Amino acid sequence: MTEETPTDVDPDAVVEQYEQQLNDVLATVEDPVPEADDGITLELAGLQLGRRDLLKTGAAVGALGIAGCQTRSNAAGTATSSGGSQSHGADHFVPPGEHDEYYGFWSGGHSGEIRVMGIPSMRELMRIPVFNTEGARGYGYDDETTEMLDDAGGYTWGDNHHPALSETGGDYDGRYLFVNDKANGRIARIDLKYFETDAITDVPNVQAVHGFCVQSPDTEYLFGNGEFRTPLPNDGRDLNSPEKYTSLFSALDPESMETLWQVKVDGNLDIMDTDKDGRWAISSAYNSEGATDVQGMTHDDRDWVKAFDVPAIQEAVDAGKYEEVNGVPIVDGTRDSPLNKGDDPIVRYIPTPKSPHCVEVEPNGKYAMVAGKLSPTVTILDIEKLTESSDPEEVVAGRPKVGLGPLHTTYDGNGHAYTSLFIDSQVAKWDIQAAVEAENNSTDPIMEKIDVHYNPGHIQAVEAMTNDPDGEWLISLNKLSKDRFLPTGPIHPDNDQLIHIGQGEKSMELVADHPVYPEPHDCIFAHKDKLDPARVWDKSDYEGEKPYVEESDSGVERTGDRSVHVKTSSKRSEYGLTEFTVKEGDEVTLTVTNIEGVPDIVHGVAIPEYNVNLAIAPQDTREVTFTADKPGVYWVYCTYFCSALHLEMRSRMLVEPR
Ligand code: RUQ
Ligand code: CUA
Repeated sequence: MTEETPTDVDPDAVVEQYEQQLNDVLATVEDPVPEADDGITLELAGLQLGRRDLLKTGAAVGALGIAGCQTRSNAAGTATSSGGSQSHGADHFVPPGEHDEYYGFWSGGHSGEIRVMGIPSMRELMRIPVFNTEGARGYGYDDETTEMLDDAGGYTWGDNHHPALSETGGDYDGRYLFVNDKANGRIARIDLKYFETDAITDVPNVQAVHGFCVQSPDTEYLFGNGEFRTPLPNDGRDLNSPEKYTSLFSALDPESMETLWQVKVDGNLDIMDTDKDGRWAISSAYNSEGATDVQGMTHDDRDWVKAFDVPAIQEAVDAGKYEEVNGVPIVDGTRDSPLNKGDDPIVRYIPTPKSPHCVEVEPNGKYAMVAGKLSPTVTILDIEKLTESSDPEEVVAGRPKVGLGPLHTTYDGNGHAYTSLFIDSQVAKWDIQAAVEAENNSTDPIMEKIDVHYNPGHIQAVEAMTNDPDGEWLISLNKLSKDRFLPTGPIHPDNDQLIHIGQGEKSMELVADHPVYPEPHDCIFAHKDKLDPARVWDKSDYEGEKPYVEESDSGVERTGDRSVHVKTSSKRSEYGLTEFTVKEGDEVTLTVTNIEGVPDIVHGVAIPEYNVNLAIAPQDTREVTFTADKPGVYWVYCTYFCSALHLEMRSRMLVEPR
């Protein structure tokens, strides 16, 4: 073997050849449709990979998808309690190199992140840090994201529950994903061009923004529910007078992300949704008792669902009918408020059994479903009656008995509702029209139940929040996995289960178990055609905010007695500066641009012992500021495996003693 080893190979030429091949392949990555093999191959580790091998998508997926549906629809029976769902792994299998049909966005609970998954494969595609810091993406390490997190309160974690996609005309428009932070009362926006968090608002006057949604059909407002009742303002007054605590419904502007106004109400606020016409935001609630412990909070048989008349509230704000607390106009929406007297109260209080948890409006916008949680029923509210009638009792259109512990409801777009049953560990499918026509507490509208494992919270079907859901897939987000996976110590994963629902004409079928890291609450799915993420940064998007450092701009500029600005480009396999010198005690601002034009070549910047960690995607610039307080030599290295000479991609920071 040794005699065959070529001795006259120029390593630089080999590397150059590989990188040219890589460039050629990556340059065509944006084309989503496979073409006839175009002869471009990438030689690595002795393998010849054609472009087709790397980029299989399209027609083949469609054909397999249809075949999959046909085999899926053979489950027997339509109205049985099905404990024996079989797993058909192949049904949701997406072959290597092919794409999923849907993007799924999962909230990460108290991990503070969003997870992006492909549906139906359930493959994790990406994580988007939001309220957490994340080394792999340099989030919370560069100046920009650090400042954003600091300005939003400087908390180091968040508890994100309810992701929501921006809508235009009742459909996902692919611009933004929003999510709440229950822990620190914040709302964040993720730019879906770059899949990055671009704004976080710390909502004044509230603790625990729990219920959260965007306004349908056009996202003109974001709505967040303050779940915990507190004194207003919470500045040391009324400490032990719970009867004076209040909770607030907040409206934000999705563009400026400013808190526009708030409405104070009696009792807690929990989950909410809006109608499809831009008038009502409807919120579930518990603790109408105004208690501070669990016995007190669950004492009464009914709590008050609240329907907020958004245009009427906006009118009250415009007319100056508010008090201002911490810079936010607060409108009085309590039951005794003058604004709630007369025929057009700004908030309607609808008695509902018992500690109801969710509100989810069905795709036609006719009904809102309120799951009873401690009552085995779902209360159906007729939204049109809400508009016409000031008698809350008239608004209730039906109340099917779905099972124990109903929490959340989702839709297939064909007249069926699917409700998660936390206590029964089941999903109940029921017929909406039949439930409206049936007597209250009837089980007749229930078509079918399927066991899930175990204790589901949210469930979500694909495109379920649009006016025109797709059906096909439903995910049950189960809180407990118990014995379903290899044990991993005392903290178990949650279990997200994929259920095939077709168009609602067939039995539900459990297709896959999927362990998830703690602790998603909710998810939302958009068809892949509704998103158009950038493959590389468009530098005009940050022009004027931060520089674009060309190779020739690389250098060190002293900006003060104790401050320097270091600018460097980065590309395979070198930084624009192979070394730079600063003085002990200097405040160093390091600006790095990735000048690569091809997708998927990210460069990192790590400086040992200075907590510096940047991740810079092609055509992007990131900056970090730190104090060079320890004299010595510090290697600067690239953290992303970007080329054959990735390990050699280095610079040196020399910190001269003062
Ligand atoms: S919530 S299930 Cu925010 Cu219903 Cu968690
Ligand atoms: Cu650049 Cu590794």
